[in-house]
Amino acid sequence: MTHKAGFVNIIGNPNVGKSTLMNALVGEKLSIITSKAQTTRHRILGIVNDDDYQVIFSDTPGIIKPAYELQESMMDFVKSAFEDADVLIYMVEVGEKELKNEAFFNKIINSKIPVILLLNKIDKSSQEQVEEKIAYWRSKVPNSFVYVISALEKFNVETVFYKIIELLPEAPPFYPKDQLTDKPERFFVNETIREKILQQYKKEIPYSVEVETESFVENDDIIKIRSVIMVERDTQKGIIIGHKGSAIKRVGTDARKDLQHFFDKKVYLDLYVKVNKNWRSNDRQLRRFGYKD
Ligand code: GDP
Ligand code: K
Ligand code: MG
Repeated sequence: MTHKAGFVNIIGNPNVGKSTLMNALVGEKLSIITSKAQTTRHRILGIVNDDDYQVIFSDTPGIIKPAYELQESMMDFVKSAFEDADVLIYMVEVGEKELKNEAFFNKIINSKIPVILLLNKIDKSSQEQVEEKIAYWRSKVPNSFVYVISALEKFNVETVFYKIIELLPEAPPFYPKDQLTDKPERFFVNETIREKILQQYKKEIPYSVEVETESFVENDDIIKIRSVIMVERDTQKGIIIGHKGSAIKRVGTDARKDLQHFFDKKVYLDLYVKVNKNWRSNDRQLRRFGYKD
């Protein structure tokens, strides 16, 4: 029996549904999802294993024009997604109007690797709108396989999955067959907490936050976790904590629920807040948080 394996990289503008799709394909919530742009900061691998194939998906941050150093690192993750792909998934959504980054778009059109173009969020569009968009994207990216999907409702996701398998090259597995991702447990803790912060706080706050898990101790019946929420300024610290600690308490409660589900175990989560001045523009800090080599 032949074995197929390869890297399938998902790219596209912010908020089109890349992380939702990867989670649907992998069947686990590896990537956090919110309605805000720049929810995904890293490149995250999600691996699907079977006897005769291994698909290594990678979710990436949305394509943006970098305004500060953290965002530059985020775009390096997107660039690297072009380099090792065996199949490229370019995701757009029905309501999307213009191409925000011509350079990336030209790379897709001129790509030598197979491109699957996914038109997402058809659950909230009319038939006419969808048909018009299919025609538009077919002419814009003639070298691609076009599918309409709803990542949220998992419509057509399986069809796309089998197309991916068809396009994969013959190769032995790259990772052990029981591996689901390349990121350690602490990464998922940090991301889950960051998702709750993105959901709860307004404006600049979520973008100024980084989460670091200082301790992760797993026993037979419970996982004890201690994480620090890092902000850039004192005023932000107060906002994160909220009146009598009410805001941070809610973050903790919501994150703990998700983590218990993710690890399938009881979780004790201890959160605190620390000021780490201008970490987003500091090389050493960006390396420490895994945004740079
Ligand atoms: P990303 O920034 O490209 O990773 O997008 P996300 O996966 O974080 O999704 C952005 C927003 O779009 C979230 O609120 C999702 O729930 C929503 N979303 C994703 N896929 C769909 C879809 O198929 N239909 C609808 N209606 N919403 C979706
Ligand atoms: K998002
Ligand atoms: Mg995302």
